[in-house]
Amino acid sequence: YAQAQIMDAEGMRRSITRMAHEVLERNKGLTGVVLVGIKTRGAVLAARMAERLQQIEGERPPVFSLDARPYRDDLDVARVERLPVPGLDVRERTVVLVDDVLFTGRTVRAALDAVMASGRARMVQLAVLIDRGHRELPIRPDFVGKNVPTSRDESIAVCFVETDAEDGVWILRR
Ligand code: 3GP
Ligand code: 5GP
Ligand code: MG
Repeated sequence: YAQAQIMDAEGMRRSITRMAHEVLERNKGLTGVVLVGIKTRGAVLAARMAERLQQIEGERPPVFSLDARPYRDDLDVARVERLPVPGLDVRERTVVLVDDVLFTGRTVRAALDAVMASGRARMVQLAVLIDRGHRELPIRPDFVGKNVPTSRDESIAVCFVETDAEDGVWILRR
């Protein structure tokens, strides 16, 4: 693989800070806002955003994480159990779905199914650190860290200290 770094730790921090401000601006604060991170690294990103929101606003939104895989359209779904997210009640809430990379949109579609299974949210918004294009569904993010046009044979490596050795984003080329 050839690789090039497109974000360092400081760049990630700034993007997360800006997205936190945008969430506050869009929703006029945090009343009723719940962050739902898509496992694995979307959940890490959601926790980072909550931490930043706490610093900015003095209030920490509830954070949940969900596994969207049981709801995907490309698995033998009958074989995978679809369990509700423990403790998540989205009724009258604004759900901000959070993922590290947005690609085809199929994971987000699956995550929407999982959210719907927790009730009728007032609104659902989408935050992603990297939008790499190639959507296969009519899904678009509300909050974007960085748009990174990729070819199909490139991929994006998103690393967080919590899950990887360091913070950073790289583009990998076969
Ligand atoms: P994440 O931990 O960075 O969020 O399961 C390991 C990783 O594979 C997870 O990434 C998950 O999002 C990702 N993954 C799951 N389904 C797909 C897929 O269809 N394509 C790609 N490229 N990655 C996927
Ligand atoms: P989707 O194609 O459904 O939008 O993306 C599927 C899942 O894989 C999402 O969780 C997304 O974050 C992840 N993903 C897709 N492409 C990439 C990529 O190039 N790099 C990383 N790190 N994750 C990706
Ligand atoms: Mg992901």
